Amino acid sequence: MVNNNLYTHFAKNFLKYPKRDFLSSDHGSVKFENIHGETGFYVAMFSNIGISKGDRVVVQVDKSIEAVLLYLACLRYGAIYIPLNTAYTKEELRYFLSDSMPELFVCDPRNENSMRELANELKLNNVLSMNSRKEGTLFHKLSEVQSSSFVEVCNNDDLAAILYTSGTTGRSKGAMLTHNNLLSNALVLLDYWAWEENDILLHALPIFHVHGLFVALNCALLNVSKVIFLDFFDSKRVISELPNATVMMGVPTFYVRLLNQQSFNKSVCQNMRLFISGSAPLLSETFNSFEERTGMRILERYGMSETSMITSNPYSGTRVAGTVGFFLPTVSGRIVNENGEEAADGEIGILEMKGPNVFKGYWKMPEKTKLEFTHDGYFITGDMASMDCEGRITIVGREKDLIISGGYNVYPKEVEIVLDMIRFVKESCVIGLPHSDFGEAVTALIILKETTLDFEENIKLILNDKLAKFKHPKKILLLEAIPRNTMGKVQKNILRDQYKNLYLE
Ligand code: MLC
Ligand code: AMP
Repeated sequence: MVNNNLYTHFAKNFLKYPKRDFLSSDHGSVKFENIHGETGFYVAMFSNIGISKGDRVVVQVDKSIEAVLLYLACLRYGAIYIPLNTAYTKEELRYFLSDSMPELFVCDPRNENSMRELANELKLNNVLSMNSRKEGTLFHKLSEVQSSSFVEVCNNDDLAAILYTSGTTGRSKGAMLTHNNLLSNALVLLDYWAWEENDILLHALPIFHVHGLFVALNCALLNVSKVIFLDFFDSKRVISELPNATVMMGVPTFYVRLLNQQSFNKSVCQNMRLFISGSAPLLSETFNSFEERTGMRILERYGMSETSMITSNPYSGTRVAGTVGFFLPTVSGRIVNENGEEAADGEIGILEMKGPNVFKGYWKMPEKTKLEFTHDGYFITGDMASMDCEGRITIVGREKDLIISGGYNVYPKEVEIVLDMIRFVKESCVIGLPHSDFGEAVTALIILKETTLDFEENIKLILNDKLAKFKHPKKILLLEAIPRNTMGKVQKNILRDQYKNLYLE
């Protein structure tokens, strides 16, 4: 029987370069030849604590080699991996945990006590912290078992992961991704970006989103590439590692920050073959300054949690600033105009697509899933785009009310719901405004019920408990009235225009 477990596709290549480091970080390294043995401990531990195929494993931990081994072990065991942003608060965790009801929750030692409290409340069976070897920690559990050689047999359709992504209603949805969704996308990217035998990936992204986890690590695993695995993005550190790497992936903020460093120049990039950008629009200005400084053109691609990568600029052909390139060879896509017809060249519409990379649906939300697909099976991305006569795509905006700040998505509705619950806030409106570092900055405009001293500090304190830091407004402005159209809908475009220079002056 053919095993379509994504892990088997990775593992069949491990012994091509057994002595090669897979991950090399400041805290240690793991070689390709050791991945199977190392993940075998996690697999044995899963079996020991009673996890079954299809059970969820929620993970909210700092970036580490062990976190990647945990991801690989989940694939191998047929458990569904659910990574969560480390910035999420206990309130946010409550929703993710109660929605997914994991059989195992791996948490950060820094907030172990409050996470255990939460897990008890929700009656979760297993909570382990990523800590030393003391009892109740993941490493302690691993020390109690022998490495197992078990690999679960999976169909293409079996779930590998769930990625939570927020929505316009403010409620997060879990995008269910199958083994084949992830494999098909990584395979096409290997080819499209012409991965080479000796490529070395410089990895400074977080590993709880599609970009750092699936695009970066799945490609490196399939290609048996070494990964220089940095804890987080720090421009000086990245510059010092660039001479040792050939490929880097980042959100636009990475490239803006690199360009702010004088030491970032052509000579540090001399071994680099490819810089890739995605998750948010890369400004033409950044693309051009980068080319001027390094002689290299950043390759911009476009994707989503629900689909992994959808389009990419070409590796060998022309990479055009401000565009996201062509539909990947495995993707069939179209731009649909207001009348529901395929848009003419250059006409703006909503981007819809089909392909083996399209997710299986939202976890426990069949009705919501149906709404996101057309009657002929295309996934409606909610991104507004145009396509030229050659098939080159430009993302021009979003139909969905979404802010992308430093590559993280923030749905205004989620922030507005929290603001509107504050005793002294009458009404709020949250918009994204241009920001030179984060691309867009979350900004709140509020009307107070009554004059309130220190309203800003008070709001910040309340938000600390409720929302991850990256969702907090960078500025809170007071308004007398919120502009609305005759239907009563808030005219956010008027506010975006009025305050467009708030962070730029
Ligand atoms: C951190 N902060 C942010 C932020 N990141 N605020 C807004 N937007 C962000 N993205 C907060 C911090 O909590 C801190 O708050 C303050 O801003 C300053 O922090 P910093 O030190 O400047 O930020 P830093 O830690 O350097 O992080 C910035 C960053 C990081 C850009 C390096 O956000 C990052 O790694 N982003 C990558 C996101 C990503 O991987 N996206 C992929 C999604 S997948 P305070 O108040 O404490 O000072 C996807 C699909 C696809 O979208 O196509 O790829
Ligand atoms: P997420 O829901 O976190 O997966 O974010 C996906 C969204 O990020 C997409 O729907 C787009 O709006 C946006 N996005 C990703 N890549 C790009 C890009 N290169 N240019 C513009 N927007 C992008």
